[in-house]
Amino acid sequence: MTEATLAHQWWKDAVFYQIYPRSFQDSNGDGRGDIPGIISRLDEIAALGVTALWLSPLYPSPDADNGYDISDYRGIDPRYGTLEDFDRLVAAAKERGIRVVMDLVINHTSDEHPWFQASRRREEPYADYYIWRPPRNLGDDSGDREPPNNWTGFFMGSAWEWDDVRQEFYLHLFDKKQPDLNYHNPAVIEEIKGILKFWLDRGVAGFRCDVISLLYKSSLEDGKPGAIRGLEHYKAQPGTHKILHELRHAVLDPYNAFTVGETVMVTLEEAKDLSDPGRGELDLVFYFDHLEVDRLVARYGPKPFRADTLLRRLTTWQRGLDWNALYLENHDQPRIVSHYGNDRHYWSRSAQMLAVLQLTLRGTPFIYQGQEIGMTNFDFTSLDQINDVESHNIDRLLRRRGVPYSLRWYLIKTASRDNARTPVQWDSSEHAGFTTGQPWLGVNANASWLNYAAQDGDPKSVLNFYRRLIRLRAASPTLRAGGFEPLIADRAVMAYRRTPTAGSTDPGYTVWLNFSDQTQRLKQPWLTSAMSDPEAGPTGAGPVHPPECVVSNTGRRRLDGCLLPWEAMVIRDGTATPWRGDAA
Ligand code: ISL
Repeated sequence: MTEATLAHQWWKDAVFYQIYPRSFQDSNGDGRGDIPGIISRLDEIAALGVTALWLSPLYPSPDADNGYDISDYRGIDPRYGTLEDFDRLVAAAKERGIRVVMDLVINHTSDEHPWFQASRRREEPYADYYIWRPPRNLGDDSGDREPPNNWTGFFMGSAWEWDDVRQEFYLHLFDKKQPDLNYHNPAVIEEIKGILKFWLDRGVAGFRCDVISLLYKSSLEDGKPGAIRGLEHYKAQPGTHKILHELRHAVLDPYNAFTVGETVMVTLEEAKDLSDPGRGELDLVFYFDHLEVDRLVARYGPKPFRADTLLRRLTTWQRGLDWNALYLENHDQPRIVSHYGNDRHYWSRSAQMLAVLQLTLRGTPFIYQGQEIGMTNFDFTSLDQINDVESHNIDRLLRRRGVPYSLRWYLIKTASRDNARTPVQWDSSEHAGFTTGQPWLGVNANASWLNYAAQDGDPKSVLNFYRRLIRLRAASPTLRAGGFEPLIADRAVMAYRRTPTAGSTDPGYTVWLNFSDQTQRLKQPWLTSAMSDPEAGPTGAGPVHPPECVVSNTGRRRLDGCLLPWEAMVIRDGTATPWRGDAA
């Protein structure tokens, strides 16, 4: 592997921290987070031990989808600050050894982008920047215009919107204020190259690429029946692979830029192609299977959770890809301690158990703002408190279908993306230290006790557990890059092994996790097969230090045949050299 490639792969040793700027830290009292607010919290971020930031969109936007509808790709929304503020942030992060990665949203723009405004007026060269089509029922005199095909969007309803100015429909896979760009048009791809260079020249280290596997629509034929009709005509199409390779070759590689793709509904085979180093497209992909174990469709329709199902899905991806993007939360997903943990009776212990899951897998961890202190889902009691356009679109659709409010609210409450978007809880002051103004979204009442300040100095806190775990991982080639072997699992318990990297003195580790409120007895065969044999030792030579527990969220240091509720234990194999790290 060339020096450049090795240097390029800094992200294999990184721990990312995702910031949703709107909810992170407000500095001027307008009730929204901003860049000076982020800069004011860089020491807290650095204290966590993370080495890279992913910033959700900061570009000018009318906020139909909270910034994922961009109206100027080369600017900073004045409510977040200025380009100079951004440059200060990149420099201040660099001083702390932290790289900055931007969110790249190029499948669609805002309908208020000048490109779209010109395109709807058929002004060149923009007339063909978007996907416009006449109604399907040209001859019909009913006056009802029929969209060009039967596609539905990710925010429900038709994927087409009629435009009176152009007198045609335009495609939008997301909200109607997010028109899809036309990637059959080479001029669009050239525009994207310019945008990438603009930010790379300002020192960003790469991009998180929003719904990047949807760019190229191979056909506009009707879609097959399904949750998202039409998906088969644009998900991970050959045209998209071609575009990604062109962007990598023409712009990203010369800057050694990192890319992680958000690839909705991606299959393992698609992900292998998208992130295969030999194909020169993306470095990593975010998949979703592991977060939908207890859901019927995507994040919707809760069903019983099973640890064995989760382990099976994680194994598929841990073994299927050379390297995984490891995440349990982001700005779209429910808070993991509320989702897979027990945020009422075992809040701290289950939050720590889930931290062990994320930080003992093979790949690059992405920690979402507030996850490190165990923030929970929102405490909203009605739809009126919800901001998320996806939630409101789905509610409107369900209402039209006669679904009663109580069921609508239940479905939306458990899946709404606002669960992850309430302001970060910094302390117990009004609005949790997030703002001195009126916060744009409700602050969870549990901020009175669940906040950064209350945990910073507490060695038993979720925050300090994350800090120790990140340090442990940084010191362990096995935990970062070793092999992954599933061991055992049932409805509540899972165990897996991490096997040593070639030539490393760091031995193997066995991870035991209990995802339930009950003490779980470990079946004898599990214990003997899973525990490393202290007599054998890694090489059979010299005195052997017995296996030792290097991580425990209960204070217990021996696996005695059972796992307490929500207990996590990481057992390091017996070794010829004593463990000198600091246990978590
Ligand atoms: O989370 C999801 C799948 O379960 C979807 O709600 C989500 O919209 C999809 O993954 C795409 O997300 C990305 O693109 C959207 C934006 O609303 C999301 O915030 C972003 O993460 C459109 O840009």
